[in-house]
Amino acid sequence: MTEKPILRVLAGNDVWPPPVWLMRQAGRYLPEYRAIKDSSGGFIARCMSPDLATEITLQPIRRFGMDAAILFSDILILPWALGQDVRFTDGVGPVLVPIRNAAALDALEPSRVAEATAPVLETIGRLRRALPPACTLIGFCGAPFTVACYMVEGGGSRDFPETRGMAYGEPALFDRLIDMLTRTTTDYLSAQIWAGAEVVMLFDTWAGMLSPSQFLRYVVAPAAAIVSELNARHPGVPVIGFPRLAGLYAGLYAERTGVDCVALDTGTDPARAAASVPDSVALQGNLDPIALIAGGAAMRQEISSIVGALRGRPHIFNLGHGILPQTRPEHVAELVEFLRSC
Ligand code: 1CP
Repeated sequence: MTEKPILRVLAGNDVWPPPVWLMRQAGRYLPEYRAIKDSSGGFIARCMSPDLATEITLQPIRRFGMDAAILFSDILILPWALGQDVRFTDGVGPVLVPIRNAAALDALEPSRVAEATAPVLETIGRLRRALPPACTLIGFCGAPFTVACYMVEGGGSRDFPETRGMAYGEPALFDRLIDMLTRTTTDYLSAQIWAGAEVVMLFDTWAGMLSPSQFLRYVVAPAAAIVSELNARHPGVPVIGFPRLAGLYAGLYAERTGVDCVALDTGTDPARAAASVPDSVALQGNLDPIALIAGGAAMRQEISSIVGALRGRPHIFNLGHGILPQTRPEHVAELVEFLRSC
């Protein structure tokens, strides 16, 4: 049996204390990331440089000894690789030339993805050689609905009216976009696994915005298709799903998609999720990123309550959403130390 704690949990074992990594553990809250960022061109250039992306991925592993490394990349690398114009501007976030009609959708080129993402696969291979033996390498993609949100809206938004308007008003067009993303996401995750990713994660950040019927159609069905095809191509490689803001549906999501682990967001009660998700499916999460900013007794209290609720189940400790840039690295060290002393 593997000695890697994260893989043991994902195989359905309960490991105590739970292994830990944090969403967005590489990034702006680390001075060593900011030092690279200021001298390395844009965000996409950093993602596409195997030297820089390898180094940035390793930074939190060196500093905190996390149980998993997550590839330094972004969910919007896929639209970029498909040929959509994607830019990252400091202080603004991602800006994309939006896809709002059939002509714009037809102009995307799934056949470009393999070549455009070759440097990412090179980074994955280097990481596998560089990581400590107990550390698991996680690859990832955005889930089709969340990626479609950015592609149609042209950037971040509070409630993505253009995207959700397209799903209601032009369902055939929106279905075509989701189907194309389902296929390209499957192939890109499969390539990440061939390159050395030991686990893959699907980030569906905006899953909780949909009506119940659209949740089944645009979140559950694409994830189920991706998981079943990955399981066929790569038996035994676990998939983590993160249907953010959809805690009510954790059990349904787990059962219908076939993921090996459901990542819980901050607002989901872990005990309730544990009651609705089959015992063989691991749970990941779900400390409030703001509690990590606060640190100290308040943070320790929250950690104790999460690990207490999930004790006896396969559990990977994590946040309920990504680390915020104002987080003090000392608080991350405190989190890891406290958890390992539990
Ligand atoms: O240079 C920079 O600091 C730019 C900030 C940044 C970083 C560090 C962006 C822009 N992306 C990333 C990395 C990233 N993004 C990772 C790598 C792992 C790590 O850093 O440890 C991962 C897994 C993501 C995933 C991601 N990107 C999601 C899904 C998870 C989530 O947080 O909800 C989403 C929605 C994005 C889009 C995105 N990329 C970047 C920003 C600022 C955003 C959010 C835009 C918005 O406001 O909607």
